[in-house]
Amino acid sequence: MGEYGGMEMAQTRWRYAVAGVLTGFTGLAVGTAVAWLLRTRSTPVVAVAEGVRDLVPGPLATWLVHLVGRFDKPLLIAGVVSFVLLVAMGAGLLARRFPLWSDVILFIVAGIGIVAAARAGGAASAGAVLIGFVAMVITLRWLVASPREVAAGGADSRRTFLKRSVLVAAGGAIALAVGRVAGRSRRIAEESRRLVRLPGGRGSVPQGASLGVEGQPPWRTPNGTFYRIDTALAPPVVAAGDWELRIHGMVDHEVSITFEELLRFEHTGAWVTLACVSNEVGGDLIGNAWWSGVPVRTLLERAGVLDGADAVLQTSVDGWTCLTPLEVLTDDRNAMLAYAMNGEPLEIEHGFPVRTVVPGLYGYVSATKWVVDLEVTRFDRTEGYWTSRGWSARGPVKTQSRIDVPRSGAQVASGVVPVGGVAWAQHTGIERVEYSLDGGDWRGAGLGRVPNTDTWVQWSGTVDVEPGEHELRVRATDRSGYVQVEERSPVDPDGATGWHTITFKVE
Ligand SMILES: Nc1nc2c(c(=O)[nH]1)N[C@H]1C(S)=C(S)[C@@H](COP(=O)(O)O)O[C@H]1N2
Ligand SMILES: [Mo]
Repeated sequence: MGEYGGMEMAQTRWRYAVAGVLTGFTGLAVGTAVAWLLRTRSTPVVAVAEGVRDLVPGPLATWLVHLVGRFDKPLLIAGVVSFVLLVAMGAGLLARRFPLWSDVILFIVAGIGIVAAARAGGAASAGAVLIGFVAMVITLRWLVASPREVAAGGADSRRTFLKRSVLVAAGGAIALAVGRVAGRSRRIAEESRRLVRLPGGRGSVPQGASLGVEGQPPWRTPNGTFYRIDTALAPPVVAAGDWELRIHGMVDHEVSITFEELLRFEHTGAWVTLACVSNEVGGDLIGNAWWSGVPVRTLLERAGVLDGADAVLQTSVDGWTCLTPLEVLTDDRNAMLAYAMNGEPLEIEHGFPVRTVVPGLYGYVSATKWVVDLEVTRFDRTEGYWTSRGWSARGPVKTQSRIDVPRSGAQVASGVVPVGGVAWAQHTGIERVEYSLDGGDWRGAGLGRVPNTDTWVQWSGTVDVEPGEHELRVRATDRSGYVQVEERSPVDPDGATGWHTITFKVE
């Protein structure tokens, strides 16, 4: 009996070790796959390898590099992988009697990875390691659940353990393969984006548009900080050479256009402020950029729109749709199929290679990213993605204004304090902006000069304040004569209303 028990012990200990190694493999595979998918600057293993390389003191590093020559990087990587697998094996063995300690060990390894990844690749890389860590904890728990059944006399535990091990190994391999393939198409699109040469320029910010109030966001929103809203988990990747737009439906004849052909059309460029219907009062789901592309009108003319049509169903390569009034796509406004934002090819997240931009409409009914299909149709025949989920069929932008300076909750010195922000009424135009301190009279703000009615307008003013808590509110009047109402309505179903109101403290 004693003899037999000893053998059984050795056998289960062996399983714990295997469970540990598989756990390490899962963590590495999941972390790497996520990093590839997110196209982070560095995978977790490479990040740690770079960290080690940078931490090794100078002479030793030189010696190391001499020793291993140009193989230092693969060797370092192999070292990091072996280290993780070994430590994970240790964690697996510990799990037999001290399961909590094995989690702690895994967490320490992950911690090293998170620090190195954050340093080498930023938050997304660190996030990839964190997901890898979660995968490790779950995997180890699941695998050791079966040898523990042995101790409890479970009959089929050996089979269970084997089955689970195979599943875990296969799962890790599949994660790696999927991450690799998805990551590669992403790299191809990135490469294609780098090679694209576009007409159109980057647009220069018009004189007087920027009031220069300290702390105010710039009039031109840089691409890197432009808000992003879409339903895509990972942004679709389309190389410029693979892009094709189909125009069909109620047209004289179907048209297909490649990216190269699109560039040969006469191009247009315009300042347009894009806003999301989900932007709360005072929110930041809004941005202003110089867009270049081809007027939608030009392309629709080529197809020949038939009588009776009143809408265009736009479809993205990922299946997202929106229904846009035909009128706004064919009147004299700058509705365009844009291929550049602030003079740069669209970023993949913002719709590379081509997206739609329509001044005056919220994004959910007009601004299709990765657009590949325009079907000329009628409002009484179909609806778009968000409209079928309860949002309004028409989505004209509501006149709004926002206080940016001072920030809500800020502390400022007493005396004359600058105030400022933005107001917008795309394709209608801002006529007047007024602000009121502590419920007092409305006072007219100074306005920035804008090139057209399609962009936001900066406003500024001053208030003279005594120590204590103060409240500031703002309202805009547009060129149709509409004055923003105080009544708050939610963003659902067609955009928020209400005056942006903030409080701030004076010392
Ligand atoms: N393909 C696709 N296009 C889309 C969306 C989407 O989910 N999928 N969201 C729309 C919404 S709701 C908005 S507000 C804008 C946002 O564009 P941005 O991410 O470039 O700022 O894109 C629009 N275009
Ligand atoms: Mo949106």
